[in-house]
Amino acid sequence: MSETLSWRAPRELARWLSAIERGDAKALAKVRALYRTPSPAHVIGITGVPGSGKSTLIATLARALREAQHPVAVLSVDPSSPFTRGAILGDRIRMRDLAGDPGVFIRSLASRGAPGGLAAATADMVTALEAAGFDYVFVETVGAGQDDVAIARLAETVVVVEAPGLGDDVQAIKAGLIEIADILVVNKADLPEAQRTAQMLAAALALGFETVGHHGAAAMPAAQDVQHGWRVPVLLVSATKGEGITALIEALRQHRAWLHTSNEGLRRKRRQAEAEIYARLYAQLARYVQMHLDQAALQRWVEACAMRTAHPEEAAEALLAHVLQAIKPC
Ligand SMILES: Nc1nc2c(ncn2[C@@H]2O[C@H](COP(=O)(O)OP(=O)(O)OP(=O)(O)O)[C@@H](O)[C@H]2O)c(=O)[nH]1
Ligand SMILES: [Mg+2]
Repeated sequence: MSETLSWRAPRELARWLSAIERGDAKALAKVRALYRTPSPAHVIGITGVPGSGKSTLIATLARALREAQHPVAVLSVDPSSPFTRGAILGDRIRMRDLAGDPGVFIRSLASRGAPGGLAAATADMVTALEAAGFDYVFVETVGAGQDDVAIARLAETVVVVEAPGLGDDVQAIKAGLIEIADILVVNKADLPEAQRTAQMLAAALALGFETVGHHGAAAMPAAQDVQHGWRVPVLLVSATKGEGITALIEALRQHRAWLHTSNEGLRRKRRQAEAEIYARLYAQLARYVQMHLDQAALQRWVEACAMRTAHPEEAAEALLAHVLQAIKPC
């Protein structure tokens, strides 16, 4: 593999990403080196309930950003995404605009089976895409729990996509997604109920769901928010018709500018770094446990706990003591 990563060489880039995904030592060493050189890419998390139009929205955004000459990368952490099936849109005709353009790079990865969903590999792949010179890196996850929390660990700006007519009135509230949103998009604005959905979301934000852009921070009253922080905008967009896209791109730009001019940008980076370190620490510990677990002892403990002659906590303590003993010399 060539040493340089560039969006202009998509095949080479794809090979690097595969190497990162399978944990190849050379690729991981490269990522560590690349991480130390900050890149100007804007990393944007796009999340929302299934079917809200995340993939369609990203494709439309990508098209608009390409028109302005920006190279765009998309990481889709969603096994059911249309990206996975090789189509950017349900509408394959639109897709042809993007196909064959190295300035739009699309990659899917299955989160299924990865502990914690959006795994370390995703973060490392984002680092590689940043280094490859993309101006925008979009990460799509389905708003269903774990992955969204992880996306807040990764993205500079989190966009939560909501849409009318998906069964519930405002599902983002129910799913707790609002708390991680920097920008709320009500997609499918071409549908009649969109206005009402937007009003309900705006009302929910005004009632105190609004945050100061802190991922997972306690809710703040809206008035305070206007003074000290970022006011989460609710934007009506139609991804299929391309309406509201310019305003969304402007909101992305403004959010980034706010991060840079306020202390929040740095605070967020610290929170993200700490969360990332913890995630990797736990993953390393889990690997040690798997590697050094005394299987015979485990079976004995299983029997004992099943017969209730021992408590599972005792078993865990004893097994861990053995694992720690085994890794001590390293
Ligand atoms: N009317 C209308 N339909 C849209 C719009 N955007 C997306 N859709 C449709 O909504 C459906 C879901 O779109 P996707 O882009 O696959 O949604 P998603 O959020 O990526 O879905 P998952 O990845 O499965 O969670 C598709 O049938 C789209 O054509 C829009 O602006 N208006
Ligand atoms: Mg999708």
